[in-house]
Amino acid sequence: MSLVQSGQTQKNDDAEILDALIVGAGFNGIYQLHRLRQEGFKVRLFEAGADMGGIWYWNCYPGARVDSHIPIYEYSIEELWRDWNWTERFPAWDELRRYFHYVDKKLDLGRDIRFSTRVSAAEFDETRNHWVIRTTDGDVVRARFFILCTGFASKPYIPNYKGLESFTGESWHTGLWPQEGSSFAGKRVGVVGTGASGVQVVQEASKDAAHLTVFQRTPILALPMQQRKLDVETQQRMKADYPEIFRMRRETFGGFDILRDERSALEVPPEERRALYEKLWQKGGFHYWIGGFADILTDEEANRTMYDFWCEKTRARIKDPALADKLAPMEPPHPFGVKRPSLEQWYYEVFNRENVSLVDVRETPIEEVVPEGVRTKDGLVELDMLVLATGFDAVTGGLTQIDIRGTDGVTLKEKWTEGARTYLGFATSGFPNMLFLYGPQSPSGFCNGPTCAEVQGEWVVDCLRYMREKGRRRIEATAQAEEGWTQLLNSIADMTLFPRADSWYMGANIPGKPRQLLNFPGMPIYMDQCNAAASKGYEGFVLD
Ligand code: N01
Repeated sequence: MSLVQSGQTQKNDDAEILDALIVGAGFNGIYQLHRLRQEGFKVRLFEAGADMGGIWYWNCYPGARVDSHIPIYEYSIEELWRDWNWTERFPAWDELRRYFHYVDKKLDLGRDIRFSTRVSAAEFDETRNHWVIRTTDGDVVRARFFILCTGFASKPYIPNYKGLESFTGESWHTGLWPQEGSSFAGKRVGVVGTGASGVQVVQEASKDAAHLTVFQRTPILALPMQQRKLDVETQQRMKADYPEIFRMRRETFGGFDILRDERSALEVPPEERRALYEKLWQKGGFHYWIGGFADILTDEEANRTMYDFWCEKTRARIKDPALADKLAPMEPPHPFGVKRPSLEQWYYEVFNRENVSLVDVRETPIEEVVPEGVRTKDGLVELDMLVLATGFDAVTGGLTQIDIRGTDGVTLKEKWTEGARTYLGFATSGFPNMLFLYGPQSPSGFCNGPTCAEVQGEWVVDCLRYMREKGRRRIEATAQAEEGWTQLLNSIADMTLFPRADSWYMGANIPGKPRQLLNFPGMPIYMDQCNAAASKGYEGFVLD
């Protein structure tokens, strides 16, 4: 697909230096490529996968589908949405891939993308103010700007189970699913993990696995997706509202077209509160999460009203009361919504089936993996397929897994040993001309990918244009600005209930990872801060 051949950008003379090298062909990277090219920059994109899509390339397990409803989860570029129609309100991975191919064709992107090319290392050349970037296949490229669009979930987390390598059946992490596919039919399947990926795999596997064993550590507080088929006529009508929806997603907390009720849950009479919860529940998707009252994520008592409604609705779907206690306990495992809820379609009914069993690994831990399956405290669970839906070294892992060295020779991974530190969630001191999108201390996990790609993306495009117009060659966040941003985010975290859950939002899903709120809650406030800094000549940065 790529027309940039291996070695083509290797020479050292200035004429061969790119304006920017982008890493990653998901929503963010593709947007950067398109916009920077439009602005006349010489830019290339390297992608580790063999195709576009980012997360939708790697996560191609049966049932993988997006949790942001249409048209939130697409670019707002009219040239694109006018002629594109989806088949479902929450599209699956394969339809999302088709969308990327459509975008590629419309915007003619492929000629500047090199696939199957993993960036492994980069160092800043201080004398020339550019990055020297290396790939695993030995190529070297030079670029003034190094723009990382590696996504929030590009480094899978695989628990360190004793004997994992000895398993003789199929074993897949959801984020490294085989591109040729693999079916559950007739197999004894074990799924470890009940996050969003686990829920989706479990739903699919329950249909035709000979037996499905779900290994749960913490119950997911999953919400009804309310999936619907979409026809072309309906979408043509919906398109009249698209410009307004796209405007709205820039101005709301999570980049959706959903407004919250600005009252406290506690100041509303119980019957009125319940009526709102019922309405949000019927709307489906994330309405119940982000369309509720203003203090749901900050006040425990308010939060409990949402948990209790969720619990009542969910328990009604599970026949066995003992299983209901495991899947939807009367006492919350953590406040509602501070660990990302998943969207489900028939997840809770799965556990009413004869061919499905649940293992609570807090009570019955996995002791080891053996050739025939998984040995728990209670004995052997024989398996033909072991699915690890165990998540990702989220938000930071995609960046720190690259050996990136800044001006003092320290790697990004070393710099962030005690926790990620950035300025505006775009840059970090000691690493000039390096900008990351959808990264730590930006809205990332709290905001859907396409919205962030455009809103954050335009800030980056403006920055590069400004540098060119002013004849500047180097931009670097100051340590002081970075300290201020990190303190701001930590103080916001302390005002919320987010620290009360062991989630990937807090970096708490990875053993040994520093605990910190990795995402900035609230897109509009975030962008106000970023735009204010830009309008003051990039305050908090040193330009040279
Ligand atoms: O990962 P997760 P994910 N033993 O980290 C469990 C997006 N996404 O891939 O909760 C046993 O959420 C872990 O248990 P616990 C979405 O933003 C979106 O599912 O830590 N269990 C948890 O249950 C999502 O939030 C979609 O106690 C272990 C699970 O593994 C994000 O990606 C689809 C364990 C990991 O859940 C990540 O979701 C998929 C161990 N040693 C993903 N280690 C859409 O719908 C971990 N677990 C768009």
